[in-house]
Amino acid sequence: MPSEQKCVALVGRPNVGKSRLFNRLLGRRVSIVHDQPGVTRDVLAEPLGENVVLMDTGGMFADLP
Ligand SMILES: Nc1nc2c(ncn2[C@@H]2O[C@H](COP(=O)(O)OP(=O)(O)OP(=O)(O)O)[C@@H](O)[C@H]2O)c(=O)[nH]1
Ligand SMILES: [Mg+2]
Repeated sequence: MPSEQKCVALVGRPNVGKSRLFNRLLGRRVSIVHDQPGVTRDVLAEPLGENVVLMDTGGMFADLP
């Protein structure tokens, strides 16, 4: 990743709409959206424009019940 690029990661509690926002910002369906916590497991990284890499994550506390 070139040094001028920024990384923006979507982090938050499970099932709050991180993946939906990720897809919305990219303008295409990349990440799985589902009404169930813990669906996103691996970090997804996609370029957003020239200088930003957008990341979707499993969020915080994803391994808690
Ligand atoms: N009403 C409403 N529902 C939303 C919104 N964003 C997401 N949802 C719903 O919330 C649920 C979870 O959305 P995801 O995007 O999968 O949530 P997530 O935070 O990525 O979930 P994990 O990957 O499991 O942490 C889905 O059923 C979505 O349709 C929103 O802005 N409004
Ligand atoms: Mg998700």
